[in-house]
Amino acid sequence: MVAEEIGTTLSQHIIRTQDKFPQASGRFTRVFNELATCGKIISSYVRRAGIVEITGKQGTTNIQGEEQAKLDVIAHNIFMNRILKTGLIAAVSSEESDEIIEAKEEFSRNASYVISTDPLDGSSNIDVNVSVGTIFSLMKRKTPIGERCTKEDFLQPGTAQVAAGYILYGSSTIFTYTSGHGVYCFTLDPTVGEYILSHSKMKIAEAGNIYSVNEGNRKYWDKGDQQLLDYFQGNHADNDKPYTGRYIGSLVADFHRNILKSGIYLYPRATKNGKKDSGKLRLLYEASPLAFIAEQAGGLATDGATRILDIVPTEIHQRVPLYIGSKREVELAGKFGQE
Ligand code: AHM
Ligand code: MG
Repeated sequence: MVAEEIGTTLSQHIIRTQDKFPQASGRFTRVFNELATCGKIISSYVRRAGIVEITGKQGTTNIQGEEQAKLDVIAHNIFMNRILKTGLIAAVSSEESDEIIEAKEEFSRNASYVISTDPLDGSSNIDVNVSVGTIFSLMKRKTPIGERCTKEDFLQPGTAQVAAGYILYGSSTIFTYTSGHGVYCFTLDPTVGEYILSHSKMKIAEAGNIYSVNEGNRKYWDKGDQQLLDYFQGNHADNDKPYTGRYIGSLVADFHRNILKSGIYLYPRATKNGKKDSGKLRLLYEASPLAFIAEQAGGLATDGATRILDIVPTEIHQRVPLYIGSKREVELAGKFGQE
């Protein structure tokens, strides 16, 4: 980071770079401020998990007979309450809702964008004090402004994203985003309540030595994925030792680590009871936004054969196999996949 960037806040950064957001001249500042605030509120819940009752299953009641809300539901509600009132976002598609959720008429008159989000990814990790994250993806709507939004507004390939990002609730809370002009990461300084620029123009190394995957699923994978794992665990001409295995089981946390330390995260498709699935992760609000960030950081993301950003979705909750991270390892996964 150059000296003049030190101490830059997220809001300052957005204001300074807003002319780079296509066709939105200034209005993104409001959306990003709301996203940032959502992150602060969710972060405050996460930090108090165990004290406040957010770790139970939704539908269960506490000792006073009050219904407990799981944090992913709380995060979803926080997101909806803030984002749908910005006047710029016409509708949101969330992992926590089967259908898209539209802004009220008073907030959608001039709303030309939609957001797909996983408000709290990896939420099962909350119960055991492990990092979780929020993921978001911003696109221009396809239907005319003023009309009702439809699924079609969301069913656009990742290349149509205007901005994407994640908030990671880890040892610190960080906000990482791209608007197609590099990747910027801000760390929430709790003493001042602001996100401060901590990584400018993030880059992932072209080749890495970390693989990140749930190896317990190995027996369900295609042969190529099994061979890829064998490769990672064998010796290599370039460093004469196996790759390092690291799996948090929280996509945002695994992805963030791999950007900083390089390597690949993969969630292959599986065959169970003779039926091949399409992987676990969702295209619109997990794979696609992180693929946008990975590519902006110099990395790559595919479903094993096709670039994630080129996939045209057919369903808002569509799943895809995901291979994401350093170019060399993601390309390698593609080669093994063809065998
Ligand atoms: P979720 O959206 O239900 O939280 O599932 C997504 C999470 C990812 O964060 C993580 O990488 C993956 O599921 C872990 O899955 P598994 O437990 O099968 O390894
Ligand atoms: Mg998720």
